[in-house]
Amino acid sequence: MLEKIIKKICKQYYPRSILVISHVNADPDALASSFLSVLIFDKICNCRTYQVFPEGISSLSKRILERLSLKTKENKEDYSYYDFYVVVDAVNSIQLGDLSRVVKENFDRLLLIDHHSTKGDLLENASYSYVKNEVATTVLIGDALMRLNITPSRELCTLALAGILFDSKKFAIATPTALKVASFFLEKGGNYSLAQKLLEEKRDISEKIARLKGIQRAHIIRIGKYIVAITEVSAYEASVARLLISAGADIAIVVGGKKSLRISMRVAPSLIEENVTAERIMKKLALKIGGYGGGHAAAAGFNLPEESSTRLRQKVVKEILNILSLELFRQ
Ligand SMILES: [Mn+2]
Repeated sequence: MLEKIIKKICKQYYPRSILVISHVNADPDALASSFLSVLIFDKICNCRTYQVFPEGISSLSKRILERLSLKTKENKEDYSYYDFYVVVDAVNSIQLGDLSRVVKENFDRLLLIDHHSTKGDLLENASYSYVKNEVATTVLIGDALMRLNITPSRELCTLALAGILFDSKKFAIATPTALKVASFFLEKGGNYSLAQKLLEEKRDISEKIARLKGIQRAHIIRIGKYIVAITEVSAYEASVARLLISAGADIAIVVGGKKSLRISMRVAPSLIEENVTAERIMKKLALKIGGYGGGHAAAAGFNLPEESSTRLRQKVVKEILNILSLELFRQ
């Protein structure tokens, strides 16, 4: 159990300072996981726990923090001087942006907490890990919080609910533990309807333009009975991918990123039933090209830390189409 691991770490390392690291562009689940981790470690290890969000948090996460008047606990000193490190909601160091080097240098004092089924270098190397298939990382940490009898503030409870609702697609998927933990946050004063409202999509003008450009540039390819939509944008890849699925594509591939190449992939529910998953396709792509690929059945991503040139993008798209035709013709 996670709470036992945390107690063990406190005894073994006596950390005076801990750094909690999330994946880049932290979504509400990563955000809530980070806040709950700070609360737990501060209490159990009686130390100073700080947060870092590589490349900042997502625009949705920013809105949620502002609305709940919650402040991050950041300390911009050299990140390599902490006694212990905790990574939440990520499996691979590539997902940690600038913090990836620090984490790699400190595998011997690292706890990984994650709910993805994909394997990565963090799981292979971290001195401690707690990785379990769950709807959200917030559920794993919330469960530990519950067992440790720690009561979060009402605002933090609402943030945690938002984190769980976000990753579970508003409980489109659920587990007994997820429902138990959500009920704990409700009992402690979390505001469910506010959490729901915080997740409502309010798009700013740049996201609206990215979505429209994404449609405008989309190539529509038929592979057997399936419709694949492939497009390119420089930001909001995930939003564009969701849009293409809602517009009727069975598979949406959105290539983006500038300094590094990013791909967001979505698969329609009917395909998941046929065992075509976004996770497997992104993983296969990473095996071919390098970089990191992984995620979930319906939504997955790919990341390659290389300047995103036209040639590279063409190469990657070609490779995805190869993988897709093999996958789809198996059906
Ligand atoms: Mn998550």
